[in-house]
Amino acid sequence: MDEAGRLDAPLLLVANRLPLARQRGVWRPSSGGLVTALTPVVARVGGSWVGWDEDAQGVPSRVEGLNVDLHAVDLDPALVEGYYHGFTNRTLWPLFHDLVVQPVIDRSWWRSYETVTRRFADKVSEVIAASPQRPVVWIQDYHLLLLPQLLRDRFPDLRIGMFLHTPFPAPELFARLPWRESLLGGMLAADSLGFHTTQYRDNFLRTVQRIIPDATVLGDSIMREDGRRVRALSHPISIDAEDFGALARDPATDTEVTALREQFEGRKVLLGVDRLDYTKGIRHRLQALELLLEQRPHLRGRFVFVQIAVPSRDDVEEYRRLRTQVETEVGRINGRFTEPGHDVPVHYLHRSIDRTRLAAYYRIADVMCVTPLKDGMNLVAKEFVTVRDATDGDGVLLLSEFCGTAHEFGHDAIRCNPFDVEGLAMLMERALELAPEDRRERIARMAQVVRDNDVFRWVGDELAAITGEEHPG
Ligand code: GDG
Repeated sequence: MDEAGRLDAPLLLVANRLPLARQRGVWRPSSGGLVTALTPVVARVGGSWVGWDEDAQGVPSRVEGLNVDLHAVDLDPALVEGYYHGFTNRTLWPLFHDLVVQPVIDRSWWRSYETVTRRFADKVSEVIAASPQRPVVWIQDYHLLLLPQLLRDRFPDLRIGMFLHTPFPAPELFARLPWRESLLGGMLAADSLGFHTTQYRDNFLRTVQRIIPDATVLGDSIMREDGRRVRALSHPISIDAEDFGALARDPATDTEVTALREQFEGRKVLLGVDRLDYTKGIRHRLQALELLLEQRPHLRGRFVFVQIAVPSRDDVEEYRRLRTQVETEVGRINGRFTEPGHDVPVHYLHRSIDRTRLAAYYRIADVMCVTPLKDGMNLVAKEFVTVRDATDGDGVLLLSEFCGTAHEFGHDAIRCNPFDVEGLAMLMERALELAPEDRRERIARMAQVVRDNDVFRWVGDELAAITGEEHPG
């Protein structure tokens, strides 16, 4: 890499999905945590992106708003069933999130996962073969844990990095996977492995020590029998803070803010923004809210709770069940606490909204509720403090201690244990009552953390680690 952080080789990103969605026949960049983080990166660095798409044949090689060459991996539905709906979403995802639901172990899913990894390896090999210069390969997430090994076998000198967007669990949880050696062996073929926090990184190192006897762990390095050294590093992911600040101040956002303020006039707003996923703690949050309304009658009609629940993985049984449970709870709360002629206490939006409206919601929220049961990082929390710091400097962040962001924000957020529903209700009340001066100081400090550690720092650290050029400290 040169001083401006430019790579000396093209970047080849590999992720489960291409960052695309087709709306009314038009291809557009999609949303979600991984895409939010990587879009500004590819805007600056460029390169290629290999990923699966349902409509692989129809994917164009470029899409407006995305500065990468797109290469689609084609998978037939039976493979997607085992690999995606099965192994990644029902085995690895719940296991990596500390068994918030029970993982399912199914050997046929594992075989699909292996097959799909080979398909990815074939597509990556094709792109490498067609590239005039050997690229740096950067693999994203738990869908592709076996990929570094397959690529290493084919290209011994390839520079390979991997970043895990989820937590990495404790060794005794990881050990429940019958394929634990293969998965770790797959990862250890990379040159560098990135995690959101030192805690996940340490879980990984302890797991390696326990499960791979021939690996020697020395500090943050793993020495392999063949003499290779693999780095395991903590690189907290982040957002493009400048861009979010600009979005927050945009006149289009002002217009949306005015409309929302009118809608909720005279009431405080508590806000939740999450993919509809059982890791996000939406049910516990609703239960806490119900308790608050029950135990504090004087608060009824004084606040509204808005939950934006972005549809997610609705081909998976646990997600369909969650949706029914959440919608039942919303119905029950509104049925219990709505006064005739008055607005409901819970506004529930089961859809994705555009970025301008999202920023407007962040701006009108008195309390942003980010209360996952477990979450690798959580970018919503970072976006909220950034948007508020760029505008009125006000607002309160209620933040679960079980997400990566809590490691960075410390006690400037109101920290909560979302499993403790009664405690959560008490903290919601406390958040609503926090003094204005205190609120402002906390927002300013958290926004400073995000500015100092934005997504460009994350990508710079990751790429420097892959190319072996990171700076000490
Ligand atoms: C995974 C990990 C980790 C949400 N609703 C809308 C919308 N969003 C955007 C948010 C944010 C992103 O989606 C969600 O990111 P999170 O980090 O909160 O969560 P995951 O999707 O679970 O992401 C997570 C992340 O990967 C990155 O490594 O932090 O722990 O689980 O950017 O703004 N965007 C739009 N409309 C919506 O309705 N446009």
